[in-house]
Amino acid sequence: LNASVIGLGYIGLPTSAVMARAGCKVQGVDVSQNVVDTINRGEVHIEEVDLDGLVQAVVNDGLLTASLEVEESDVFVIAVPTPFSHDGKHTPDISYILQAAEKVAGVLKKGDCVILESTSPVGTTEKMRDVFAEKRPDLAMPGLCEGTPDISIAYCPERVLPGRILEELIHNDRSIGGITPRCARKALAFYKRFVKGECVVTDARSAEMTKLVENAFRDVNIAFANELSMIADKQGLDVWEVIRLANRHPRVNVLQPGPGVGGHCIAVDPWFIVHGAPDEANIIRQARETNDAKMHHVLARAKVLAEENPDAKIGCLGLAFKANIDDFRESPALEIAANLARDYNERVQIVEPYAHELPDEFAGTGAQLIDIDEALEDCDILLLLVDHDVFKAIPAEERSDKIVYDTRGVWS
Ligand code: SAJ
Repeated sequence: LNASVIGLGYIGLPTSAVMARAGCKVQGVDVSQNVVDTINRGEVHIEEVDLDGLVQAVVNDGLLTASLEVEESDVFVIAVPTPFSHDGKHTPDISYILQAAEKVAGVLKKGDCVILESTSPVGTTEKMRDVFAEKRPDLAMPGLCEGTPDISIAYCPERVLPGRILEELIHNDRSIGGITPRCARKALAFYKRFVKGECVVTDARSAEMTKLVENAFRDVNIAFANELSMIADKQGLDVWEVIRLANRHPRVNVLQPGPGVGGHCIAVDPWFIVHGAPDEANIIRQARETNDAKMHHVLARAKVLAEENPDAKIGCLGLAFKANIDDFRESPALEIAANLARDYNERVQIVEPYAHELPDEFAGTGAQLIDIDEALEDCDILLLLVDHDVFKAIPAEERSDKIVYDTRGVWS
């Protein structure tokens, strides 16, 4: 079976490699010449556990090749980004999907199956189908024709956790949403080649909403924890103690407060629901706003500590969007640290074991990247922003003479 994967990022590349390992001949397509060249050398441009070895193996075996142009195939998997606008309206931008669809349309033939994996607002798979219908009037499209359509179209989102992608791609259950039941059956047969989790068949619109709901659910629950932490700060309570006790209830499971929500999924996807139903999606919108507000709350409290201790050096521990990864995208930790560096310059020191140099946000600030031992030596204030294992392991006596603001509750 020949498969083509359009978009070789955090989802597309691991998916291509896993499909190739399962015996498909995979053509990976990306708009970046650098990405294409890197993969064709058997190397990877993203960090993910065990991905480098797997890509090297399937490229060496001739099962995965990368290119800039889409060629003929049997199955097309589209895994391109879906950002949103930053004009305050959070409008989802599906233009990368529609551009990918135009390229695929040019090589489609009878019997092919097209699968969208990108996180998408409800109705996007049908819009993709409409691009095919417009470009290829010679092919009968599912949902638009009488009788058996010439191609199958489905929406099949992933739900993998960064750091566990290769494992979760295989073992997680998956929603398989066909434009018609026949489309779903075609997509199901494809995923059965490499997915060991259960593949649950549904329609495309339900599958689109399911993906958004999963991440909105997590965002709402984190917002609940973050709201509690701000209430606790006001009332002089230890939020971690309260959550620990509340979670003793057999039906209560409060998540962990932090400096806000980062990454490119949970802080983005809920807006797609809000955009689609602005009058109804009140809790979901409020959760997004609460999680963003938590970042400003932490920043304001850190500034109070800095002002109260004018000679103190401030050590910011962590920039990543969550523990034990090197991904700084949409990271509240990075935004807080960069803001402090802009205000307090060389008083601010950064510890981030997953960074080789400070990101551009720190340009011209005088902040320095140091290691944890230097921070424990030099800094008077420790602002813990990420619960990396190396920070968790610092014993109480090594920080007993410090002013500590622990936004993750790992030292309390
Ligand atoms: N966070 C907290 N408190 C918590 C849990 C998380 O503050 O109790 C913060 C993290 O620090 C981080 C953010 O939330 O800044 C998101 O981290 P995460 O581990 O919850 O999720 P992601 O973004 O790495 O991956 C999510 C996952 N979705 C769900 O758990 C519902 C993953 O399964 C999805 O595949 C992924 O989004 C995606 O690609 O959509």
